[in-house]
Amino acid sequence: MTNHLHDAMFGPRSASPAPFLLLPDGGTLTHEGFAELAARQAAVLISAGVQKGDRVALQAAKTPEALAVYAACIRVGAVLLPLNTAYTPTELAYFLGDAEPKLLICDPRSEAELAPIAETAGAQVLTLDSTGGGSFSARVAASAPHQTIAPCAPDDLAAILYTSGTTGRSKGAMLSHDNLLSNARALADLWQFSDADTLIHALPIFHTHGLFVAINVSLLSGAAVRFFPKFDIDEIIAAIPGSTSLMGVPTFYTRLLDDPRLTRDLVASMRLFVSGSAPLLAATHEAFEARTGHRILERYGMTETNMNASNPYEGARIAGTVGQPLPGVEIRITEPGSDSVLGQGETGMIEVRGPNVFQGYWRMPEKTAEELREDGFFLTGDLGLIDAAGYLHIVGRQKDLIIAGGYNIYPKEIEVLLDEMDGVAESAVIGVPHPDLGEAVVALVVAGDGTPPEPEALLAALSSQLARFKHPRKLLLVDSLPRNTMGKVQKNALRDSYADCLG
Ligand code: MCA
Ligand code: AMP
Repeated sequence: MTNHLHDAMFGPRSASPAPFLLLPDGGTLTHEGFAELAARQAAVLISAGVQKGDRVALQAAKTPEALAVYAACIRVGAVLLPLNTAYTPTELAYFLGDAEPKLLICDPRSEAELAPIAETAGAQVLTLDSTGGGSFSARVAASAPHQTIAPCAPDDLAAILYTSGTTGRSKGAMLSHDNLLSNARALADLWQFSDADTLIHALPIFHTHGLFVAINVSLLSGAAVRFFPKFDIDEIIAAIPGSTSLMGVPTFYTRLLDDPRLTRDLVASMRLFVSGSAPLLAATHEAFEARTGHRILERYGMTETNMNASNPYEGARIAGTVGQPLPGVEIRITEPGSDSVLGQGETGMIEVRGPNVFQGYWRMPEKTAEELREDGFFLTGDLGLIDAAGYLHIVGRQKDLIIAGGYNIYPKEIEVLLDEMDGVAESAVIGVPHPDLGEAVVALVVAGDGTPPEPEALLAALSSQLARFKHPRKLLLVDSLPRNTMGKVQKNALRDSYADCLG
């Protein structure tokens, strides 16, 4: 039997001396070198008892070694569980407890704090630091490459990515080999990637955008990847000449536009700028075209579905739309709360079906049944319409979600914590417009009886539990929260009232 993802994506270039990762220090990792690293890592996974179907959790800085863990997992048939480096130990305890990985690979600085959490979840701990060192790497260096590739079918799991839920509990989206491969094939083809490309990669590698969209497309097409640990405007500006493509969240583009060095001349070698993960303002699209002559290609995806729709490579890229369904993907609009399909131009729930759609939520069959219909359509929670030209417009969200700088923040997760704090009667967390991040988190708190709580104390209490990007930029005490006749807090009214509260 073959290994569906490995054989199509990692295998074909595993003996190639062509560059894969171009590193900030001027170094290069070839495809062959990457495959050899992954094979050594696979030996370590196996010696740690990782078998087919076992989860491997990874919370580590963005390095070639961290990226190779993805390839190593696929080689041994393990399921990668990539975790945001900003997550706190409290957040990690939930993910590890839920996913029960065999192994946690984490930064050595977190080892002491995470070891007991990992032990409770039944996971061994090895470390990987931001220079590629650590106990994991020491074992890798001492291991011979494990050349056997585990057989894996198209429906076998490749990764579990946690995505927060409207109830506040994160859900593990189970992604199969074919979910990833089919989507990467569609994107590489549509966006015309080839081994003549050099992609600037400044996204994190613990989310779909940076890990699957950018890396899988590059692996399939043989594109070289300029691999940066994070988005740094000076490094990106310096990398643009000689590169051909960039994938980013809208914040990348607003930051580039804020920089006078972004000119037509600077981008002379570039053929494609892709944006996704959050809405790109039409104004940003237009300003970018006016400055560079390039129309940013906006596409739409989700952790559960990979990419669903894209503006075309050839043809009209329409600002404010996310384009047409990818080949092989069906998109329909339904009346929210029912399965009645709406007509062209009517706004409703965006539903998606295709080989890209995930296998369900890890150990949450009821949640899966709520969002994934028996006929294979997934309810995205996004509201939209399809126009006469077949382009999808996202016009809002049914789910209560904030997207800041491309990171998703579910208000419920913060509200649940605030509501439990001393002196708090209730709270509402909203997103308000933010020039850099698109949206920023604001918390509105109604005090209970007795001494009102100090906003600073509430924020400090949140900070020990939640990743930094989820922290409210402002917390305000209010007398009451506006409610509709059903008693539901009217977040739209709050968003309007507090739109300018960050000043
Ligand atoms: C950093 N901070 C943030 C964010 N990023 N706060 C809220 N939201 C954020 N996204 C905090 C930092 O901890 C820091 O806190 C302060 O804000 C300033 O940080 P700064 O240096 O300005 O930020 P940065 O390090 O430059 O990061 C901004 C960023 C980054 C480049 C936009 O957040 C980023 O790379 N975002 C991409 C996320 C992504 O890949 N999303 C794809 C998800 P302090 O006050 O302590 O200094 S996949 C997805 O959505 C679907 C599937 C799809 O369609 O792609
Ligand atoms: P997640 O799966 O958690 O990474 O986030 C997916 C969500 O991001 C989608 O359901 C949308 O709400 C949002 N999203 C992704 N791409 C776009 C886009 N191009 N425009 C607007 N929203 C987007």
